[in-house]
Amino acid sequence: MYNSPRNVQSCRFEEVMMSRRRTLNVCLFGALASSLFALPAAAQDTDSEEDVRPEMKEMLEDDEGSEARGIVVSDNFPGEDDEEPAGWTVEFFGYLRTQYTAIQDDPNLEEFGRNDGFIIADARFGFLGYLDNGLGFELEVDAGVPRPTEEANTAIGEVVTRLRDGYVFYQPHPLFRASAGQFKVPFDIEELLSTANILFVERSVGSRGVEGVEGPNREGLSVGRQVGVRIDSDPFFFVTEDDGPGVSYALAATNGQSANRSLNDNDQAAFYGRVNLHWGEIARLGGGAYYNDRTIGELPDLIGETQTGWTADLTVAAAGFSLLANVVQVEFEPPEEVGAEPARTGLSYQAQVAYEEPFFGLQPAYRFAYLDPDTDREGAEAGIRFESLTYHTVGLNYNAKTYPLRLMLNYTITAEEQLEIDNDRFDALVQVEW
Ligand SMILES: [Ca+2]
Ligand SMILES: [Ca+2]
Ligand SMILES: [Ca+2]
Repeated sequence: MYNSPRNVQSCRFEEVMMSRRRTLNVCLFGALASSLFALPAAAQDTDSEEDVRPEMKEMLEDDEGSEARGIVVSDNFPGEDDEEPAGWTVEFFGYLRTQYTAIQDDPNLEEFGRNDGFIIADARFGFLGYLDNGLGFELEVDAGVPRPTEEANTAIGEVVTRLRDGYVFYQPHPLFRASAGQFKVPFDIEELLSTANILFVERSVGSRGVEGVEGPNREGLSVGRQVGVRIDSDPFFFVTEDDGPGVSYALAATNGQSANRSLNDNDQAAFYGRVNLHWGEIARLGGGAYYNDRTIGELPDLIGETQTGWTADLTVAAAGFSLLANVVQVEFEPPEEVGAEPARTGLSYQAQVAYEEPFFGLQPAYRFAYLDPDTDREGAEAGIRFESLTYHTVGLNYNAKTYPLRLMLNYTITAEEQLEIDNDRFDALVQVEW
């Protein structure tokens, strides 16, 4: 599996608290290396080499073989006076993903597949900051977010900058981290994976749904970022420090609506929970559930809807092989007094497999993904709005061995239960991460 220092639910506490010095000097090596190699003039101007204290130089030399990326700015070395409180250690990280997408032109439906071309998929950068006492923050921004268009007959919107993660945390112990702000809610595994680490150009149809130019619009069943509070943990391993059986958990109470909204949609909080069973870094069996009383629409036509979801998943990564399988089910229930729209059950599942060969970093991959917006309505009764979709994606990735570079090629065959349309797609993507 493609390795990144910013993996989902990584041993961040360990990174932050237990191996502080290692993390720090590794990252400092990155910072020093980039200033020496990329900006030699600037490096000379700031005399950065001379500024490095002897103990730091030692550590830099120790860690030359490390895989760490990112740049760390640190004020964390104790001063001459040991009473002086330690300052912030701040990691700067991010990634840039540029995509090319071509979608088949359906001969009958002219609104789909006529926008083939280049997309700034993600222009992400962020900061992770922490103090010795467990207090920290994560701030992450994406400058490649399409703003939904308000014009009815065009799918082309402006690309804008939006906050992604923005939360304060306090982690006094590996088994307890409390966070407040905007974060990914602990629910489905595919959404919790960093975009820089997913095996395909786009997340699965069950997670992301179908967007405007790709086919009739469908909502996916994943839950993204929301604003609220969260308690979670690093994996706790029962036998050894980082191998064998382990467990981790996460609980959250949020506003229950998508990120970057100024207020709650109502007076109610939404509740999320997730538990993972781990086997070292090799396998993770997880499950989660949520409850959310939503209020949708605009005054005076507000509509209530109760959403109840559950998910289960398995991820395995060993000897170049990786596997991800998950299922998500969500009940959408209108209040009893509103009889217009019946309750429905949305279901999605998928299986992804990939193998990265050890010589060049080539990684063929395959994904089967299924989305049914309403499991109770089949065939003609489902209509176009609630028909099920089955997508097959084949991919070939190149994960460069010595650079944080990925190239990805995908072809997706799209099968619709009711309205068969020609909208198979080809995606190519280049990604750098730092
Ligand atoms: Ca096209
Ligand atoms: Ca709410
Ligand atoms: Ca199709």
